[in-house]
Amino acid sequence: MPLNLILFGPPGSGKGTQSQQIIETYGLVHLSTGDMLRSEVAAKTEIGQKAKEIMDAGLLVPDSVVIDMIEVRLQKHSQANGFVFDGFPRTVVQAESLNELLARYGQKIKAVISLEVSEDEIVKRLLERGKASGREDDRSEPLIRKRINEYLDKTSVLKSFYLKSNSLYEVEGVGSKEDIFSEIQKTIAGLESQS
Ligand code: B4P
Repeated sequence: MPLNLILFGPPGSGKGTQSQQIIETYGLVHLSTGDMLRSEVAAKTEIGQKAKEIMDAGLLVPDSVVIDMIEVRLQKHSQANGFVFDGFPRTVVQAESLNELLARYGQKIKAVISLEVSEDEIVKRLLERGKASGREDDRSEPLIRKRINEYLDKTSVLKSFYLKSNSLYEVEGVGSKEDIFSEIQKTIAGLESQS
């Protein structure tokens, strides 16, 4: 069964950072809806033009947009060893759709790895990233706090969603990137020994 993982956590919790390590180590396909949306914005597509305004306001783009983007990639990589979903799902509708999409291929989510980081640490990290990245959404503290509120309002509920299927694993997200990755590796090793 493919190793399908969700990297879960608030903005700036290290999802993108840790995803990179995971895909390199385990040979998985990285699906980051944030990266996909930023590519659409850069290419000035119709989706990108609509998404830019929403992203710059610190809000979530409509479910249908991100679900369609994921569906296309799942089809394209149907033979993959597994996926790392990064920043997706962010709502219950997205989570239910992901289960349905994977079921079409006889697959499911193996684990949801939740990176635990405090709000103050997130704000510090994202303001730091904003200095170099040019990302509009990382430039102002009120905007970062708005993204955190979106997370608390619409995304954090997914923890109980995945607890119900016993697939949620919490990992301390503060510390060196290497130490955090090593905790994630232990979690994955535990999954492999179960199957
Ligand atoms: P994302 O691209 O997912 O943005 P993010 O949550 O801010 O990034 P990420 O969490 O990956 O950053 P990381 O922690 O790795 O989304 C951007 C926007 O797109 C959203 O606000 C929304 O509008 C839209 N969107 C995306 N997906 C969507 C969906 N499914 N539905 C609706 N809308 C969607 O990195 C943060 C910083 O911390 C980096 O600078 C990194 O170097 C640093 N860092 C990482 N680990 C660290 C550590 N251990 N110690 C210190 N610093 C660390």
